[in-house]
Amino acid sequence: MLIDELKREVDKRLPSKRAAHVFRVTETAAALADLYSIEVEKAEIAALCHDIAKAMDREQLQTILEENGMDRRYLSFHHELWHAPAGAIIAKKEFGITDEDVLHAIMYHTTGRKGMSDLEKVIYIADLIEPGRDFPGVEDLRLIAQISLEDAMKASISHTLQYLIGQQVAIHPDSVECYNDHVKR
Ligand code: DGI
Ligand code: FE
Ligand code: FE
Repeated sequence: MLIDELKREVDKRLPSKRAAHVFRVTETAAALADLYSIEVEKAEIAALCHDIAKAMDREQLQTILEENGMDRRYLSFHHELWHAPAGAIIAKKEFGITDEDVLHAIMYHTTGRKGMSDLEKVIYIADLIEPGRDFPGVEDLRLIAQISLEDAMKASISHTLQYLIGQQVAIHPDSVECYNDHVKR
């Protein structure tokens, strides 16, 4: 599917505020991809799809995950996490995206994981630092992202884990493994 067709799907499937976030993530991801010599078109496709399932309700998300044999562990965590694997399923089945790296970037954009590719890191970071985000520390993350993809990913996953602990919510094993992977390097 072409970039323009994906943009129309975003407008069709998401409320305007969420679509605007997706378009800002796409711009941010394209700039980071360019900076770190990653294929810009792949970054744009992954970014356009990353939140494509965000407007679906819990029942719809659960059905998609169950029907596609997704890791059942997801369903024991907060439903906020479900849109990421559901988005990867929609990208593959409805948009015909076959590139595994792009599908992984969508699938792991919320938790991260151990052994992320550069494209996966770009999407994770772009989601967190797009210009619409405003939280204490975001300016530092934006600066680090201009210097080192590795350091930006380490700082980003550390930020997310601290936030989640502050909220006293359960942390998905992929998030923990992502953190450990990045602080060990
Ligand atoms: O979809 P977005 O709002 O653009 O951002 P996102 O998909 O990165 O994150 C959605 C939410 O998921 C965000 O509030 C942080 C939360 N989250 C990320 N990792 C975990 C998590 N929530 C829980 N409970 N556990 C996690 O490991
Ligand atoms: Fe998301
Ligand atoms: Fe997002």
